[in-house]
Amino acid sequence: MSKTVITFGTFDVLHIGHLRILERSKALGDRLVVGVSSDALNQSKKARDAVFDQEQRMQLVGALKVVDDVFLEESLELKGHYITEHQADILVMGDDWAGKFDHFGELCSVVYLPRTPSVSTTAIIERIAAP
Ligand code: C2G
Repeated sequence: MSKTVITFGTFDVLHIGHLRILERSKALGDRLVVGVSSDALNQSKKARDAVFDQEQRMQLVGALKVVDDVFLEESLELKGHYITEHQADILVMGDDWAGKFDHFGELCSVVYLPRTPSVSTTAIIERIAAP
């Protein structure tokens, strides 16, 4: 019985922290589907616009060997719908979200994985921007 894992993110300026959580997510099942935040959703939840637009972010995530399918995440409130639509057995998120999605425990297993320390899109942008 194949097991589907689902996870969500902006995945802007794709970096090793993103890759590591996607690899660890895939290792929990047989199929990994990833909801990539739309530009509109990103604007509503983050202080700054994504550097790469939603099409590029979906293409970059979709090209990774461990990712079997990508879709656009239009709203944080639609997580239950996405979990059902993709028949996910496991929801994985970084532990910066710990506890926030426990209520989806009725639909699927919920797993929070440790974030990769000392790497973030914001830090990368600041490093590039610094003179
Ligand atoms: N992540 C990580 N280590 C880092 C940075 C990010 O493990 N150093 C993980 C986050 O915990 C998240 C995923 O990579 O699970 C994507 O991170 P972001 O692109 O920052 O996504 P986020 O803002 O958490 O949006 O529906 C939820 C949102 O779409 C998630």
